[in-house]
Amino acid sequence: MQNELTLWPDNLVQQYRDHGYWQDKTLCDYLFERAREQPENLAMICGERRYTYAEMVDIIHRFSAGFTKLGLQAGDNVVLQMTNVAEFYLCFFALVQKGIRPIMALPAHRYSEIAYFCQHANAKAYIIDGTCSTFNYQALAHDILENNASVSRVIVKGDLHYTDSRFTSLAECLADTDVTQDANPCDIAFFQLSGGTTGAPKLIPRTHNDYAYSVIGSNALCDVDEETRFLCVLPVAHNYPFSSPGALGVFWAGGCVIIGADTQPQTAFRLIEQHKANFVPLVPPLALLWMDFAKTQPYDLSSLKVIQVGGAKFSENAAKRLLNVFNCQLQQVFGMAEGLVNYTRLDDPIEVITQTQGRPISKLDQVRVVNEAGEDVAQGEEGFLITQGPYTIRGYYNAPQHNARSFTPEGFYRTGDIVRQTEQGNIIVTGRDKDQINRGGEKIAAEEIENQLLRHDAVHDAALIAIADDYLGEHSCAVIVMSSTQSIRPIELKRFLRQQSLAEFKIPDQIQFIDELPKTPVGKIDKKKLRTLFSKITASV
Ligand code: AMP
Ligand code: DBH
Repeated sequence: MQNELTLWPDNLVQQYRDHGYWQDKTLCDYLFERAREQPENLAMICGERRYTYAEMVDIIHRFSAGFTKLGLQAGDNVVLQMTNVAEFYLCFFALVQKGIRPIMALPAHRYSEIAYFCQHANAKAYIIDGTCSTFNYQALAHDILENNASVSRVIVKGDLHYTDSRFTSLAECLADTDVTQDANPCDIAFFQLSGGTTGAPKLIPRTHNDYAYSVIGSNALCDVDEETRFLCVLPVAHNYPFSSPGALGVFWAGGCVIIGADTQPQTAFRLIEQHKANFVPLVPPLALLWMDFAKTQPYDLSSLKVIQVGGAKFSENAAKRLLNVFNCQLQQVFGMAEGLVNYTRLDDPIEVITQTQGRPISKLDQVRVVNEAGEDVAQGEEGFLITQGPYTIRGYYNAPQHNARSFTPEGFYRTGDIVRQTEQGNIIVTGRDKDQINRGGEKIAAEEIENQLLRHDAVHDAALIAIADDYLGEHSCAVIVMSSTQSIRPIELKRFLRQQSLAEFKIPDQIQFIDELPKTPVGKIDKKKLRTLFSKITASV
């Protein structure tokens, strides 16, 4: 286990235990306890389907037995890729109960990302939604099985399209019940994914102890309780709607999770009215869309108490407008799948809520704002945010070289965010020092797309940059130096990228051509210059 999980130093572990933050319980324990206390309460609504806590836990135990029957066991890694359906949570807990570790793929991920997860984590199985009408995950799974030796099982929600004996329907996994847990609270419970700056997304190992604390801590400051009716329209597997406080927080507090199949305001507003949803996490572009639609829509949204906005910077103007449009509280959330999560508090003054991204969950979160030399800047000055704490990882999974860059020698995670801190300790995100595009909360590692572009014969050089965008906050622009022998049109390049089977949100929104990429004095591509150059062009079209 040593090389899998870089551990917290003993003195910090002691501190986290002494404060009662690490409770040595599994992620399942919190749910099972709730289910024993209030078995008949409604836990989940998914379309026409409703699950009480007792029903939910019963299915989890049966899936646990079924997965074991298929040969999966503690320590195995499994890619879990579901759309927004109840089965996502049911499979998650069933796997975790047996110490099998889900890798939380997003529905947008395609062959390129899924194959990487399988190889990097030696995944034994791949669980998918075979009923999705917008993408054929069974065909993707078939390709994965053909090309990835470690994967010997595909588990499908819905009817099987393949007669291949390695395909099993999830319904068949409803075996006899198994209530025993094979999970140790100090071990990796599952893997979150990072947007990253290089190559494919990095695997983030989250232990029961650290993750549970982030959820329990979030619940306390988000006022989550059994009255909470949480609408999840963001991808269910994403760290933010999963844990900040997310569906996990709601399940553990005995509330109800309403699963929204899409992000359209029409669909979401109908669900809010119908189920009296009172808590909803959003990313900035969705918040803008909902605000526009709210002016003319016919639904009763009076049940809403809290709208969270996070994943990317929410402007002060938009924050003020949101408070005018919706008669409820706004909570800004600045978090990362690697750990640290900041919230504005529900009773903060309005300026804090509209102008800052909040402060950490825990008093044991160490947040430092440092300069290039790693020294703390003066209070209120801008600098690089680095952090360590009771729920921030000490290293990515099996990535020693990457870890050497992403963590300081003392073990602080270099977030790559440029921030300043107010006197009260609230964080204001002012920029970014990582080669990433934050497309309305969806992160794109520039290098990954540049490498893909360079595979095309007509591309001599390529740089992916972020361009300011009124709606998304940022969109991506690929700046291309064409080869001297071959030319290509933007549409052909996009088609080429799509053929590489990448998640759609990674396909550049804009493609521009240039004779030569400008360089900084040390010879790196000068992306700042490119941004200035192409922002002007974008503004003038
Ligand atoms: P990841 O590491 O892929 O989970 O992405 C986390 C990153 O998203 C953070 O390091 C920030 O760059 C960005 N982020 C998340 N929430 C916010 C927010 N409220 N404001 C600005 N940036 C955010
Ligand atoms: O962007 C994120 O990754 C994020 C945002 C808000 C996150 O992981 C979180 C809260 O937990």
